[in-house]
Amino acid sequence: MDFNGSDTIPGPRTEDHLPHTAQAAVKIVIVGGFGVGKTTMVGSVSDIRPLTTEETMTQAGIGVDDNYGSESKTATTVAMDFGRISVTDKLVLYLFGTPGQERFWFLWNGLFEGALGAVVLVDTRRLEVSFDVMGRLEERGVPFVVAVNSFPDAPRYPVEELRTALDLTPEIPIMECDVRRRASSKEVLMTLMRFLHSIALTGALT
Ligand SMILES: Nc1nc2c(ncn2[C@@H]2O[C@H](COP(=O)(O)OP(=O)(O)OP(=O)(O)O)[C@@H](O)[C@H]2O)c(=O)[nH]1
Ligand SMILES: [Mg+2]
Repeated sequence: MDFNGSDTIPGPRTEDHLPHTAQAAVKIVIVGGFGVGKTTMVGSVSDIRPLTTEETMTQAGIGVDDNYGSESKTATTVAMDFGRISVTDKLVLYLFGTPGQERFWFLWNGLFEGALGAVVLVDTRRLEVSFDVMGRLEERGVPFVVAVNSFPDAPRYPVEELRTALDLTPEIPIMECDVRRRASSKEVLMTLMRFLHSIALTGALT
């Protein structure tokens, strides 16, 4: 599959219309705990100006809102993020980012509806959140890949150690990424598409 585009998208995004060559559209969800970078990923990779539903975090949220490791964060997603990317001439992905704060997790079921696959974003400072997130995807039968968003002060582990820690089976792709970089976010999505393709082929053979 072929990518075009660069790491940054200068100026206004002009690709608001679907490419006339587009033949298939797939819904993908970007999921993970609070402040792990979901909104940042949808924003960095989207061809269109992303839709966000971020609200300012205020003093009123102290003791209610989680803020571990993201003390400088001032906004949080309260409903969803939405973006779109053409990964090939023919294939378009619709991206839905979930809210990370647990008090909004009830919205996830609706967002998972019709999703072909998911990206689980992980912060190594808070691995425990990932279990709940992956459990919910497993319950809904949504296949996923795991992308570790490498925050500078987060501990680094070899991928295979993380696989063990997260109790991931060997076929589930796991990779490091920097969600602020378009190319890195795109690579995560392409890994997910390759994984979904391999599942479809395996399913066809059994
Ligand atoms: N240093 C660094 N900062 C990052 C990285 N990814 C995201 N950030 C910053 O971390 C903060 C959290 O990012 P968001 O994209 O809002 O996280 P989120 O998962 O959407 O958060 P919620 O919607 O509140 O759950 C933002 O201020 C980002 O700029 C990264 O890879 N490195
Ligand atoms: Mg968000």
